[in-house]
Amino acid sequence: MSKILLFNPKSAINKYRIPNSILNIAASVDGKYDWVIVDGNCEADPIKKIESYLNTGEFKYLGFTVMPGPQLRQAILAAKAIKEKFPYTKMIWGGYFPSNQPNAVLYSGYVDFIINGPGDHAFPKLVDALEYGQPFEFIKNLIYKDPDGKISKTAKEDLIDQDSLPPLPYDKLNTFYPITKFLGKTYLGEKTLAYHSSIGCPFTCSFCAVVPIYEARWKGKSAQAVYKDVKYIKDKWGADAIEFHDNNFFVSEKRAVEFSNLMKDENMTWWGMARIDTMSKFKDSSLEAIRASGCKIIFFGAESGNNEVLAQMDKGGTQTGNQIIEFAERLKKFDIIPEYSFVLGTPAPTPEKVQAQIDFEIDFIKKVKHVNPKTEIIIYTYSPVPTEGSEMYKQVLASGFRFPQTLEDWISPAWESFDLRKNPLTPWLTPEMIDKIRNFETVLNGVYPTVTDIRLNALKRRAIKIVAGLRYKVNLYKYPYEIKLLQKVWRYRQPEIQGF
Ligand code: B12
Ligand code: SF4
Repeated sequence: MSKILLFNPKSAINKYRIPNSILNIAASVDGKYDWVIVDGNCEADPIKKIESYLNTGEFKYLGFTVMPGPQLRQAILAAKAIKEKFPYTKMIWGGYFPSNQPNAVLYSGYVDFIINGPGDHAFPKLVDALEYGQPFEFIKNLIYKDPDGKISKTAKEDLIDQDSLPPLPYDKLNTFYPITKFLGKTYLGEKTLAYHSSIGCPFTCSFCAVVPIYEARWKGKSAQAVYKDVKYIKDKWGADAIEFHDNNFFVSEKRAVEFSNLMKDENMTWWGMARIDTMSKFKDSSLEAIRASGCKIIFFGAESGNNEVLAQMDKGGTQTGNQIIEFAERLKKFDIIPEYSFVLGTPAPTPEKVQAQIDFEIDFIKKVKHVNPKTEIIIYTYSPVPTEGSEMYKQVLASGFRFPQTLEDWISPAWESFDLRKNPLTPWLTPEMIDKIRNFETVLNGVYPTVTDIRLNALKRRAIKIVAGLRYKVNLYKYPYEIKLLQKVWRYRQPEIQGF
C-alpha cells in the first residue's frame, strides 16, 4: 500500500505551532495508511526532506496545507520541484487558499486535487479511490480538473460532528518533531498549545475567507472533548497556556462556560476569538467563569465603529459602534483584555468619503482606548476576498480591482504584502491614505505598546510612550520617524503581520 506524506509549508517566522491542519488529516488516515509529516517551520530545507522520503519509492500521496502569504510561497516552490522530479505522485492541496482559489491552483499544472473545506472524510476517501482505481467524482468536498480542462466541484458535505473525529495523533507527531518544540513561549505562558475546537462560523461577513467555505455553518467539539485533549497535552508535555485557533470560539455560551468550569483548577491561561455582539449577550456570571478559568484576553473583529460600514461589510448579527465601546468598558470589570481588530480603507463612492471614513475610524479607536486603555488594537487595511455575490465584492470589482489569475501572481511581492493586509493594491486607496493609516498605527502603538510583545520591558515601553504621547494628543501622525526608530531598535512585534 502506498504511503502518504503530509506537508505544512513554513508559515511562522519564529513561533512554531502544532500543525493542526495536517494533524487532523493525519488522524483521518491513521491506522489505515502509513503517513509522515514534514513541517516547513521546523526544517532548514523541507524540499530535501520531502525528497528523502520520496526517494524510498514508497510514497505516492502528497498532502499540502496552504494559506495565503508566505506559506503559499513555500508550497509553490516545493510542489513544483517535487512534481517535476516525482511526476507519478498525486499532489493534493487543502486549506483556505486552494479552497478559495481553485482555478489558479489547478491550472498551475502541478496540483492534482483540492479538498474544498474539511478534509476529515474527503481525504481518506480520495486516497482510497486513487489507491484502488475507483471513481472519485462522487466524493464530497472535492475540486479537480476534468479531462477536458474544466474545473469541477463536488457537493459540500454537512459539517461533521466534531466529537466523532478520531483523536489527534500527538504521540506520532512527537516521533517526527518533539511536541515541546511546538509549545512556544508567548505572553500567555511558557508553553503555549495551539488548539482548534470548532470549525466554520455562523456569520457571513463579506470580507472573510471563512464564509465561502463554511457558508454560515459552525460545529464545535464538546467542552468535555476539548478539555480532555488540553489535559492530555498539559499532563504529558507541560503546556501551561492555550491559544484557541477557532474562527469563533465563543459561538455557544453554554459550551464556553462548561469548558471554563472544567478548566478552573488547571491553572492555565487561554485566549480565543469571538464576536462582540455574541459575547455582549453573555451573562455576567458567564464572563466571570470564563475569566476565572484563565481566559485573559479575547480577540474580537470590531472592524468599524460606523454602523453603515458594518452593514456594508455584512457584519451580520447586531453589532453597532456603541456596542463596541460599551463592551470594551464592560470587560474592564472582569479583567478580560479585549483585543479589537479594525479594518480601515473600505471602498466608498468618492476619495473624500474614503478619507472621511479613515478619519472617523481613527477617532473611534481613540474613543475605545479612552474607555478602556487596556484594549489591544490591531489595524488592518481592507484587502478584498473574492466572496462572490456580496455587496462589497461587487463594489470592489466595479472599482477596477482584479484578483491574480495564476499561482505565480499570488506570490509576487506586491500580492504577498496584500495577503499580509499591509499593501492592499486597491484603487480607491491613495498612498497618502495608506500612510495616514500606518502612521496613526505607529503613534498608537507607541502610546499603547501591545501586551503581547514579551520583548518590551517596562522601561522601553515608557520611553516609546513619552515620545508618541504628544503626537497622539494633538492628532499629529505624519512622519513618526522617531517612534519607528525606537520600535526598530527594540524590534516591535506586529500581530497583524505575524499573526496573533
Ligand atoms: C493557525 C493559523 C495561522 C498560524 C500558522 C499555523 C501553522 N500551520 O503553522 C499563523 C499565526 C502563523 C498564521 C499566519 C497567517 N495567517 Co493564518 N490562520 C491560522 C488559523 C487561525 C488556524 C488554522 C488551523 O490550524 N486550523 C485548524 C485546522 C483543523 O482547520 P483547517 O486549517 O481549516 O483544516 C481543515 C480543512 O481546511 C482541510 N485542510 C486543511 N489543510 C489541508 C491539507 C490537506 C492535505 C487536506 C487534504 C485537507 C486540508 O482539512 C482540515 C480538517 O478538516 C486560520 C483560521 C482558522 N480558524 O482555521 C487562519 C487563516 C488560515 N490564516 C489566514 C491568514 C490570512 C494568515 C496570514 C496570511 C495573515 C495574517 N495576518 O494572519 C498569516 C501569514 C503569515 C505567514 N508568515 O505565513 C486566513 C486565510 C484567509 C484566506 N484569504 O485564505 C485564515 C483563514 C484566518 C482568517 N479568517 O482570515 N495563521
Ligand atoms: S464573524 Fe469572524 S469568522 Fe465569522 S464570518 Fe465574520 S469575520 Fe469571518
